[in-house]
Amino acid sequence: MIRRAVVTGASSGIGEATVVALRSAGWDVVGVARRRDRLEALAERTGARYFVADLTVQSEVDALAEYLAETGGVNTLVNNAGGARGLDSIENGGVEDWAWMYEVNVLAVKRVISALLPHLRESVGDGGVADIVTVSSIAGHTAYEGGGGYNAAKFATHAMLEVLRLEVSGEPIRVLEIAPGMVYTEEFSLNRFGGDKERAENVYASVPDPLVADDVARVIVSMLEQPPHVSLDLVVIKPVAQSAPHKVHRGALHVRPQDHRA
Ligand code: NJP
Repeated sequence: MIRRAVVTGASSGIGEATVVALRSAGWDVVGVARRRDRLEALAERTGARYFVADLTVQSEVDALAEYLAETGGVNTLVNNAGGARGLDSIENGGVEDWAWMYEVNVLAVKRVISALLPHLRESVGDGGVADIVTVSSIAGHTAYEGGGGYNAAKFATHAMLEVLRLEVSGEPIRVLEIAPGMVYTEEFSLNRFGGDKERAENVYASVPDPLVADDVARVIVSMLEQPPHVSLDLVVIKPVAQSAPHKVHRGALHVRPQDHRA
């Protein structure tokens, strides 16, 4: 059975780290994103292949599927491309930001799943499984003020995966979701706040050890490398300092004296 994964959003953050981790574990990997220069550098560094595509464009997703079929097939899809825009209230949030978040976190994931499922099925040998692992968010499970558009999109991602798992029931296909909390990546918050570096840095200010991309990547590899009959349907991964999207401890962690405990 082949061990070839396609990782979307491979040009930065969690996607890039996942390509590195999978390559280190001996997988063949195809990284996908829009920025060719970053994919090229990653390919050079890791020996991964890459494919440039905007996943919100159907013809580019179709071209990706064709490329994968022609170059050895694929048995693992890591849907990681996605992101947030804005932290505005529902009343004031921009509809364009909401539309972008729905496009990239929901419709692009649906497009890629539709295009690749036939190829994933083809790759399954006797006793094997094909995998679809999707990076959602704790924002897809818990609402928070200002999260409206991102919550709506990631809740939709989660709902889609729940439906998919029912629809492939009986097939050797695992539908896996990893829902991260705060991950200190280079671009996520910068994009969320329209390039405002100070606001982006404030998200992580004084948070003791926020997750980094490698933490999520390591867990993704572990989900994929479980024995074929084990399906880690939903893995939630947060820094210890984050109890919920909206409850983050800042400053050092310490054991609370008895008279200050809840
Ligand atoms: O994000 P970032 P992270 N077509 O911005 C690509 C979720 N998450 O690694 O196209 C194709 O570094 C873009 O590449 P490019 C989050 O929602 C994160 O932090 O070249 N690709 C880039 O490689 C997301 O689903 C946190 O610009 C497109 C990648 O997507 C995933 O984790 C917390 C594309 C985004 O990389 C990765 O996040 C959480 C398109 N149209 C969930 N549009 C967190 N970081 O705190 C974008 O709960 N990309």
